Amino acid sequence: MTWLLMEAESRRGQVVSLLANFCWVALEKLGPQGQERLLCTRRTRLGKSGQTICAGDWVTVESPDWPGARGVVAAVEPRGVLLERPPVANVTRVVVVVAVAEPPIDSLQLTRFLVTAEACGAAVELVFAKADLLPAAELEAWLERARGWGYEPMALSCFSGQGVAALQTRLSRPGLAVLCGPSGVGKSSLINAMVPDLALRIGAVSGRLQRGRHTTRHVELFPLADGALLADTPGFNRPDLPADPAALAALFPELRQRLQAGACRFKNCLHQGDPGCVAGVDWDRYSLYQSCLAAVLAQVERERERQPGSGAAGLKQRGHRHEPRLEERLRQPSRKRLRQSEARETDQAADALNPDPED
Ligand SMILES: Nc1nc2c(ncn2[C@@H]2O[C@H](COP(=O)(O)OP(=O)(O)OP(=O)(O)O)[C@@H](O)[C@H]2O)c(=O)[nH]1
Ligand SMILES: [Mg+2]
Ligand SMILES: [Zn+2]
Repeated sequence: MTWLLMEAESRRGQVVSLLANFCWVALEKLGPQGQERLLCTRRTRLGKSGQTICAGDWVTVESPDWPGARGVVAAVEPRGVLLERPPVANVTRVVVVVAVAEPPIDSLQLTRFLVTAEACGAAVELVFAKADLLPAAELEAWLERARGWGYEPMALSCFSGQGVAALQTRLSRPGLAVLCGPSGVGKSSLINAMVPDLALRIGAVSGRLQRGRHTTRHVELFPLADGALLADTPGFNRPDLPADPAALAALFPELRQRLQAGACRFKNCLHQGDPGCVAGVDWDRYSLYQSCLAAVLAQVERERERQPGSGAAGLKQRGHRHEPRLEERLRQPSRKRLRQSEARETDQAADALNPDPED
């Protein structure tokens, strides 16, 4: 009977922030005294089953202690889009924020943020913050550049107010928008500008490199409009890249577009400027793509070396480049093999070019 009563007391809610051993859950339906959120621990069996909890997760809260505003998370619902770093579940939009100055834009770092955002599968927005710190012409040049990458970037300033209302409108659509970017670019300031009641803590950038001070320490979700949530996140400097080199191209919208328009000569092309590669070299982020690809390939190599019995394949010299020996699946056919197969021009030759067993 007691058990039945307890069960009846379960409530659905969304995790709005995660502390060391607790999380705050915003309830879908208010508590008996109008409680909006409960501070929750999690059921031991959840931890034992390896089930993690992230900000943004929809959960079932049991055993509510209404006067104490406490509860226990008993179950986590299956997640929609998951942003891995920082971990946020059920993401609709990732808003990559960089400052045009203080700290200055680092285009490789910006690209890595965009790649991480694209990789999670949510819509991606790009914001150039602190617009007051750059002459209008230089600002416009950045916007134009980012349009070429396939984004609809926005410039804004919390100090002058430029662009803040426009971003607010763009983000006031149903779903969860997560602000990501390096420390000190003004993510929390932006949220304060859009939701003034919050008064989030902000921190000055410091030092010769104008680095942020990691003022925001954990992810937190805030309501922006009806059904629209906004997440503030701690800034960090080096977003991860995908593990699979072949997955990288699709995370550059401008390259994705080229690849949709026409296929490369090589089925498993990594788009490194070879003749016959439809991506070509005449695009703005070509060298940034190459830098990311080199980092992913180095990561693959490190992984291979770490695996016991991998027979240290080492780096392979190919033209002026070094590249690791890739899994068969990821290899481009050698030029010799390509010539041989072209001579034959048979279906068999095509198979030889694409050794992927799934073909
Ligand atoms: N000039 C200028 N400075 C700004 C603007 N917005 C924020 N700042 C300053 O930038 C610094 C960092 O702002 P925060 O909002 O703490 O940056 P953050 O991205 O949240 O940083 P983390 O929490 O460390 O990731 C503060 O000193 C702000 O006053 C702006 O529009 N223009
Ligand atoms: Mg912050
Ligand atoms: Zn290619």
